[in-house]
Amino acid sequence: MQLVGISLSPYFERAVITLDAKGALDEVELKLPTANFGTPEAKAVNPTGKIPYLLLDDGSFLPEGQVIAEYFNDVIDGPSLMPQDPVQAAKAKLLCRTIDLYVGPYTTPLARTITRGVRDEAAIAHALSDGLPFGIDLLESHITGDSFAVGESFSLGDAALIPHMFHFRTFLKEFNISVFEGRPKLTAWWERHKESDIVKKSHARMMASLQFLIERARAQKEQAAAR
Ligand SMILES: N[C@@H](CCC(=O)N[C@@H](CS)C(=O)NCC(=O)O)C(=O)O
Repeated sequence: MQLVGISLSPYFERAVITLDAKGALDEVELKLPTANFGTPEAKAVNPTGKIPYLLLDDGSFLPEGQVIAEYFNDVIDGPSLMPQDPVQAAKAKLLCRTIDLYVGPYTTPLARTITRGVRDEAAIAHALSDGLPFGIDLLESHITGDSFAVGESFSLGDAALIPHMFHFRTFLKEFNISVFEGRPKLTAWWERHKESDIVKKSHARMMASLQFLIERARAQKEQAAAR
């Protein structure tokens, strides 16, 4: 199996964290995409033109970070990241879905100010005034575990939250928005996990991939200017 994407993508990184939590980082090859997002070449492999996607050994592929993470959880040995109890399992899935529907779309325009040097002012204003405050409030209400995001052990809910903490810390800095203020459960969860091996390794991968993208954009700009 080959997992295609880049760690700065929280959808890709969720799947990588799932592998790490199962002690299986060496069981799946991680590959950078060869085609630019959204191009015909990218869409020839994954019709959305997005990353991540998983190339399976039978020649087919699986898109969508959450689908890939659940697939890894099902087929790879190691501790299950889905709670046994159906209610807790539903709550873990709820947290993942909330991130995908109500948070991820609003960090994207902020991230693009750094990764692509693009400022979509209308999208940024909407993310700051409505999208992110609402989405992060939902996270606060869906964190129900004492030590972990939900249930009593590390789950796909934690795996989905961790990469977004990198995005919050890196891309919200420039903007006047507080992630933790008035959100005691999110604050306590982060305080408990921020020094864990899984978080430190994940955020180091994400920082390395951010630096790679910034450097690549700089080199492309220089090449274009020299032409
Ligand atoms: N729903 C997808 C979202 C994937 C996604 O948005 N990936 C971004 C990178 S973080 C991407 O490929 N963007 C390229 C584009 O929008 O053109 C998932 O959960 O995997």
